[in-house]
Amino acid sequence: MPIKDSELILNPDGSIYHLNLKPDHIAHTIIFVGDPDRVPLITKHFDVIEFETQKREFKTQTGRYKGKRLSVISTGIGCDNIDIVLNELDALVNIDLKTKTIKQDHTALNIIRIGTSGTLQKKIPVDAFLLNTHAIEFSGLFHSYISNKISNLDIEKAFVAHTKWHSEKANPVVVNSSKRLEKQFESDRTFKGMTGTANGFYGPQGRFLRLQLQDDGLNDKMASFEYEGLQVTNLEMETAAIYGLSKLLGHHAISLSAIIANRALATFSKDPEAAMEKLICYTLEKL
Ligand code: R1P
Repeated sequence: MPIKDSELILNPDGSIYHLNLKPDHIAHTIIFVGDPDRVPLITKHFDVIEFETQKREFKTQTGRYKGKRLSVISTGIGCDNIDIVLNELDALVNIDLKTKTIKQDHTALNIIRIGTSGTLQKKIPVDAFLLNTHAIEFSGLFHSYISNKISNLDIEKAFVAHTKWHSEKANPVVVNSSKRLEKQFESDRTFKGMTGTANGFYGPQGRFLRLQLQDDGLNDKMASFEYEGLQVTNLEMETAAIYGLSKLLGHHAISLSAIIANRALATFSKDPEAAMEKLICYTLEKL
């Protein structure tokens, strides 16, 4: 049975609805960034750019870096966008867009996020590189899918108990990076730990401007949480959705962050652009 036109939506030129891409426009190794303006900061290192397009916040450039075919895609901000990007990229490789049927042979993508993030741990300095082995999702995205096989119930239970997580909030879901990509991108330059993937920038990450927070001690409780040596190292807004949806769809994912803020020490990088450029070069060298 073909997938319905209302579920797998194509543009008049046959490209997928939000990303504006056709299957041959993408490489099977894809770098995700949040900001569309960060895409050319990566592809300026390429030997050649062979394709580019943009729709809304989703900008794609595909080319070659030292002969290897790579795509760079901006996802915008947040897990809701990641739901679109991962499902549409998967459709490009694992669904026949002409017949709208699932292909017999599965194609696995390698997804590497290069982002910015704030750390909760005093010991992680600004401008450091952080590699997330785990991510904890707070938005409830995974409750829309059958996701019990990819979650880590013991860590989730311990986290809920430690933080006294409010029962009316979505239950946090802990997901893992790809072990193979973790090995490929780790080094003595990378801190490691679990990111909290928040569903907002201000209240959901404990920032108080004018609105009273439901739990103004939550960041401190997250920072002091520890499960068999695993700590919540940082907060950002995409990684858990990338890890969880990649696992569910059979892809491999890793997330690397340039730490531009230390929330525990209330410090901010003096040169976040330089920190990002260093992380971009580090990531490309490891590819
Ligand atoms: C918030 O300013 C944005 O910055 C971080 C957060 O995850 C969120 O997307 O990541 P990026 O620098 O990759 O966008």
